[in-house]
Amino acid sequence: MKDLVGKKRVQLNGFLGIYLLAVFMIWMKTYLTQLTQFELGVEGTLQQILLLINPLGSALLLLSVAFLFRGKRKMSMLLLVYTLMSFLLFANVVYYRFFSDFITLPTIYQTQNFGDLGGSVLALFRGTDIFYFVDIAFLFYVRIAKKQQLKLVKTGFVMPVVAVAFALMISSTNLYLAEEDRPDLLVRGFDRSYIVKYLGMYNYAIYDSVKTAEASSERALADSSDVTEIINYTKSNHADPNPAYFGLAKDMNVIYLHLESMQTFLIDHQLNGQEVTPFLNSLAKNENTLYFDSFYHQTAQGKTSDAEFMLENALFGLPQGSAFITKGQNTYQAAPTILKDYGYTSAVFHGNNGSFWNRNVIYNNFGYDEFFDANAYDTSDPKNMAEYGLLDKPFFEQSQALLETLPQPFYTKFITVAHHFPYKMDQELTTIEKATTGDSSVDNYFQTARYADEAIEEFFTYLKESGLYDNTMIVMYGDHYGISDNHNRAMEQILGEEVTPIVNADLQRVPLLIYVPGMEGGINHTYGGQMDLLPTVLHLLGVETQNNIHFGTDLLSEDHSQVVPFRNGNFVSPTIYSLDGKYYDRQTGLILDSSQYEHAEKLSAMVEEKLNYSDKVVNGDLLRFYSKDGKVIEE
Ligand code: GP9
Ligand code: MN
Repeated sequence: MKDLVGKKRVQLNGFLGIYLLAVFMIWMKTYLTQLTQFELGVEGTLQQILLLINPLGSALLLLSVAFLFRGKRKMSMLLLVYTLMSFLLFANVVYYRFFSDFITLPTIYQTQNFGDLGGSVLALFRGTDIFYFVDIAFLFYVRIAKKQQLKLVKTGFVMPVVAVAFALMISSTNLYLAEEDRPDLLVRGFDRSYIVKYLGMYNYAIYDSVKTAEASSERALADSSDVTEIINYTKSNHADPNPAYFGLAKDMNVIYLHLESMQTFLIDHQLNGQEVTPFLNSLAKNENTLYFDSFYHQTAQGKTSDAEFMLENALFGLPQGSAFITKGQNTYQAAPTILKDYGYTSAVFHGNNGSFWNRNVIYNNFGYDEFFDANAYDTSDPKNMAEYGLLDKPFFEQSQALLETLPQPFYTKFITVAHHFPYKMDQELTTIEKATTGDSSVDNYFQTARYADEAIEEFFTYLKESGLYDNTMIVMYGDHYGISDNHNRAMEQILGEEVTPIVNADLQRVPLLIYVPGMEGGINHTYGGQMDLLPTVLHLLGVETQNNIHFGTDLLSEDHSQVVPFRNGNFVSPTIYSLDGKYYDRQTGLILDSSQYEHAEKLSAMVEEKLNYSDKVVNGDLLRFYSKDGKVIEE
């Protein structure tokens, strides 16, 4: 009897005890993190329970790998797995603070960008983050303290088997209950937060790896017959150009101004009695400018690159990572390629490294003739530099001479950087006070927006003086939100209203301004998104698009679709908003009553279909089977 008790004590003091302790620690750490650090929209008891149990199965299972090793190695393995899990969790916490999203494998390839991020990443760390590592240090301590004991201990065969069986039982019950609550969870997984909510951080990581592998095998399996189905879809969803606008900018130059992090709420917004963006505000009222005030960004993890990807191709960015990086070598029929046939030269201007977002590779495949990156600019004066390259004022100034080297008509894009998270700016350069919410990203946001506004005004002055203003169409668009929904508390102070789901969705509006010499301007309330820009611009240039594989429609067309899909399957429209599994009446802000439910479901299915078709084109690299004049290329 005595012996038995003694033996048991040795076991629990030994490796098994440490294993169970580690399971318990990582379980609790993960649960508390999931509960407090992410906005998962957990509702009801079942979802609460799932959130609690989902890390347990993973912890038991993943840490049990240690049992496969002998002696000291057991403990080393346990420590290794534990540390990796902790890092995965912590990395997601930091990532989430800015992106309100989870890391996917393809975003890890984007780390080539992170070198340039420096300050932005540092701004995301907090002093309390040390708590994510205390438990790891403790386990290391245990390892050292119990070194002798651990050498001798044998765990036997039974306990590991019991642990694994128990883990599998928990995980499968978890999956079963999750599927009950959210049918097709794994099939329709546009929204990563659902996977984390139902299955937990670690299962999400596994799910994401499988998805990534699937996407990369899709290209190998695709062939020319896949294109036919896509063309049928795009042709039947095509919106014919509006004759009142078609060709209004024919043969004119095109200048895109990519307005970093500019959101629509800034237009006409007053801070302490002052306009934040007086120049953009004046443009919104310009007689030759159309200002779209219900225009949404549709970007996801690719941020800036997603915005560019959409406006050059009218294809959606990918659900995971940035297509600029993972699909840089695909065949595209982007705007520069299309316009080459109409005699256009094309160029991008950007005062940052050319490799950022893999631009130097993908721009070639978009058909750009020139890419003026940081090498083309004088970046020697540190005072002129922002986190991501040359500040907007010197950038536009130095761009003038480069622009003048281009034969006309040209198609160009200028990518600004000064108004970028964390919106820090040398106070000598600012001309408006910070806001005073106490949230530094929000408070700084207005100063860099004002600076960008002034830089645009200076560029317009040049365009007017050089005469380009009279034969150039100028398209200005915000690329994505600058203030993520993690800052909604501070935003409530700024807006003076509660940030409800509807208000939050409307904060995803970005300004779109299209100036065409001689065109009748005005404020346009049409719902649309970045996917719609390319067909709109091509039609204004007098270029037909019915043979193009585009998934957006001309904003000025009578047949334009006002259902604006977001990358996670949510959508907005003039009547219904679909947000995180709920349908809202746009006018009342209330959950939709059952009479309209069927209609909403239909729209939702349409959105899903559109996203899926677009993903097929990008993942399958299907444009290699399609000529730009609309013929299927047989292999
Ligand atoms: C840098 C830039 C920023 O070159 O365009 O990209 P973002 O971080 O906004 O996606
Ligand atoms: Mn950006």
